[in-house]
Amino acid sequence: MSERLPVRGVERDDLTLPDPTPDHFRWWLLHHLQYTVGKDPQHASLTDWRLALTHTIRDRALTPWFESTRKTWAEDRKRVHYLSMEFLIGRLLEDATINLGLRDIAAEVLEGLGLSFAELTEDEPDAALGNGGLGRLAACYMESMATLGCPGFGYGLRYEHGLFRQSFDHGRQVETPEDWLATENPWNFTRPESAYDVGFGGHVAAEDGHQVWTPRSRVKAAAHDTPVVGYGGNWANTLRLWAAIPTADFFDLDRFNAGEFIAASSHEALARSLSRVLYPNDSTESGKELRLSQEYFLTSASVQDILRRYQTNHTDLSKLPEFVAIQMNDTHPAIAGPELIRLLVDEHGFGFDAAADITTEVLGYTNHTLLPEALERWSIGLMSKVLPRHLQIIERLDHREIELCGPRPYGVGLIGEGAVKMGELAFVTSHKVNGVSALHTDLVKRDLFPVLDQRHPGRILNVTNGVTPRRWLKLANRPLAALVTDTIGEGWETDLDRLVELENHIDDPGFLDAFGQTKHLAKVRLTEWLSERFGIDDIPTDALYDIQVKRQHEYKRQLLNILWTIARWQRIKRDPTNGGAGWVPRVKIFGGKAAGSYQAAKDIIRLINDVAEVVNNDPDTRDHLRVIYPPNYDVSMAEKLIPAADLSEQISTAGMEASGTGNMKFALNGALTIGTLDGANVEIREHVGADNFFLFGLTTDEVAAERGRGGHARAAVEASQALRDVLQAIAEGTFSPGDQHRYGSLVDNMWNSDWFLVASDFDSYDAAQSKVDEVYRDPASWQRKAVVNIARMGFFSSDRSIREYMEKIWDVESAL
Ligand code: 26Q
Repeated sequence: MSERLPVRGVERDDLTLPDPTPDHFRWWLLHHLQYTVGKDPQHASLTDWRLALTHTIRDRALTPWFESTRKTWAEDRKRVHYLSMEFLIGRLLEDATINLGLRDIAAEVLEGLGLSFAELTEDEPDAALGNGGLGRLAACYMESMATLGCPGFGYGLRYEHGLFRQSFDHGRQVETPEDWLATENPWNFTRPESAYDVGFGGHVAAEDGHQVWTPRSRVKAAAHDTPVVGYGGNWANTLRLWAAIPTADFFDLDRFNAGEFIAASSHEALARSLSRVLYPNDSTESGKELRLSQEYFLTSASVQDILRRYQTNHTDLSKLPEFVAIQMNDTHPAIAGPELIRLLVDEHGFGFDAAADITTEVLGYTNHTLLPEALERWSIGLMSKVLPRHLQIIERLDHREIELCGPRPYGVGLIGEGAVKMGELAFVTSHKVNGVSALHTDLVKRDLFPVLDQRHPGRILNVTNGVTPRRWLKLANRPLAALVTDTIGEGWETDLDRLVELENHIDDPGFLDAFGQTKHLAKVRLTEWLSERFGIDDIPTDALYDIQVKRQHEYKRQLLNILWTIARWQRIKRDPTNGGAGWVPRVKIFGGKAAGSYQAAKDIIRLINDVAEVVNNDPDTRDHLRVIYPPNYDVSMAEKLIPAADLSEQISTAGMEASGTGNMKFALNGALTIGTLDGANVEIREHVGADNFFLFGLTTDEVAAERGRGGHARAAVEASQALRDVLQAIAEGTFSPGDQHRYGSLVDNMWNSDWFLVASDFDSYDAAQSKVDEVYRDPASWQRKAVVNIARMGFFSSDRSIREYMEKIWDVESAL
């Protein structure tokens, strides 16, 4: 059934599509509407047209996709395999259209038909197969690999339900299931021939010197492929997502025939649950068996697929590292080490050490967090229940580490306190371990893996994150992208360093104004959308747009932002003219979801909404201050918000944000950053210059010292009159009328604990915000700084990051 049939008389180029003329394009569009979607143009809905357009664009992606695959095989090239539990891809249609160079023609043809390209692309569901930064990074990296011609695969799970939808009920977050597959997914190519069994549980027995694992159950992993086309359409890679389906032996035909339909299919439900839903926690959901099973399911299917592909044209598995690189996106797929060793030893007859050497040469591990609660640990009990053979291999790897590097201090091994430590496991099974910003990598060395770093010198390195300028500038901000092209010409899309040339034009007459107009236009478009989509009306467009959008997490300190907003409101009320100087009008925008179980984060969401309710309805302050929190922040919303920002809030407690990538997207769109010395903020500030960045707050080392001082919270609150006034207003129920104690524990925490040092950094943040006002009052000076920010963002292109991975970790070359 899945065997290739030999064909005769079909030339490679027989069906290659030439560049379309508008007439061609129109013909294909109507063709797909009728013969693929099955609709008469007179009766087609928006979704029908969107599907027809997607098929028209998708056709064009297939030629580079086939070509890239053929070339990789023909030249027997090394491939990169990016294993990630999350790919936060968002919408694909406009991105693919732009990368294939078809945006203008598509818009023109649609307009001729009385349709709108923008309306069609907006109809596409936003694929939210990720929580936040880590998942979005994987999506940007897939796009850059394709643009650079790096042969590669992304491997993930095809969750039926991506990240939950967020709505607000009287300011409180409500989560409902997301349902992106409810409408058909036209990007999907199901590959029934690429299916693998993944085993779970059971027991291991020694049989003539070999360990034989007999799993208790098996689940089938079925491949679903999506082409990822690079900019220019010169290369395309595959994103392969696994869906869990029951194996035939799951189904109990006897019971079914006996009329016990539900009992006969109960195993099916269990099997399917493996790819049912994305875990909505962006730090570890500890100890959940289903999560471990999902991680192994992804990893095993992917590793089996990788070996099968290798073995189609190679026999010597010891040469695997010459042709295969596997990158683990955090520890979520860290069972890849033991899995590859297991396959090499148990199924291909390798000795343990040889298998471990091969594995280590193949694997790389990217660390994205230092938060202790986010470091994965799986209890020995659970591991031996779900993955008994892998547990044996992990124990053996632990001994081997000692054999190779000598005795080690207590607490350094792969196993401790009754659990397998996945970070340590990923470390010892990888030839390279990387952090995601310079500061973060230093902390990975100093605080997370100090001993392993000494025992394996040179293994840890930094690759600072990046973002794709195609989506985050060209697609999200067409007016600014057009201004850039008009000013420095084409080519910046794939050579982002060229943006520095903008600096030569800062003094050109009209240039700063033109930039100012793109910013204003983005605000107008945003406010129209907020009004249309959420009924949020009358947002001024001649205000400073101050935006913080990201997952809700205490360390990201949305609380600091909203507390300061309250202080601002109080000041405006106390002194409506600001001593005659007037207030710089601000629109404060928040966006982001909290994990359903994260109560402290949900309290902060509610506080922001409660403050918005009071502030926005206060006639004394309305003209000077607004607070808005549109629900359900996702990639598509980011594409609308980021271009409109003047000020980018990157205000995490120093040492806690591994990198941040939103910070890069904002600066690329000409927002100035107010931020701490954390994650990639440090490098952004170095690139744009201290004068073009609003710095505040304690440094990483000062944070540690401050936390060590008893009573730091109380001392900091007492030292700040402004903060005390704010906390008092909250405690009095100003924002929760009739429910005075709603924020009792939040206020109590500020006075008595304050782990994230909101109070300690409050006055410094306040001073930086005053500086923001001062600079904003002089539009030319603000715009100059904004343009310098854009101009110096070249380094933060994900193309640069991927080139570094290719060179320093994967040892793979571009096929272009
Ligand atoms: C783990 C186990 C069980 C359930 C959930 C998880 C889980 C899921 C997602 C743990 C962590 C995540 C996501 C982490 C994340 O997004 N980290 C961010 O990664 C970005 C890309 O490197 C950085 O820019 C951010 O600083 C970092 O917070």
